[in-house]
Amino acid sequence: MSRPSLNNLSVDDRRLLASLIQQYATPQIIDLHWNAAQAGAHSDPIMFLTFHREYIGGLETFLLEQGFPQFVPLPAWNPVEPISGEFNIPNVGPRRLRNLNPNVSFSPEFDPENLSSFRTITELGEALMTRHNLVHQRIGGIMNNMRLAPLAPIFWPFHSFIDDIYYNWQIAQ
Ligand SMILES: [Cu+2]
Repeated sequence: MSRPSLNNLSVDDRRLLASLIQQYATPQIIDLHWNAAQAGAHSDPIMFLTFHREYIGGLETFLLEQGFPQFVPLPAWNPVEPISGEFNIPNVGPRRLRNLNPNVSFSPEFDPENLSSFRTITELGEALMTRHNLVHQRIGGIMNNMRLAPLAPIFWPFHSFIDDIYYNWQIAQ
């Protein structure tokens, strides 16, 4: 799957998508992620990839049900680019995003033509998890809180970006 780039959407579309994500991210949905984390979704490299695919799939189902097929597949945010103002949520309070430009590149290791250097899903998942953790840390605030991170709308397009790499790896096998 090649997901569209979040930062190429119009400002209005980004604002709408961020608001739809906030509607979807109920306490139950947030708990799903936390329960999965406690079961290994942030330590087991295979579960990291499979759980987060399923997790963003739930949002995609919601977007289709609500009548927004234009946001499916979910757009991806590449963390080498800044977080747009519409996704600067929350932007006040102790949980606010601290850094909108984490400036983490997944290139060239995770470019499609280089993915064959990851021989197993475990190798790929481990490498992606490490880089992914750095993005969460550099953004800070709620994004650096494993229990609450999915409350930040940018969480979702970021995981969409990771899922695209996983997908590209799968089709190259
Ligand atoms: Cu994450």
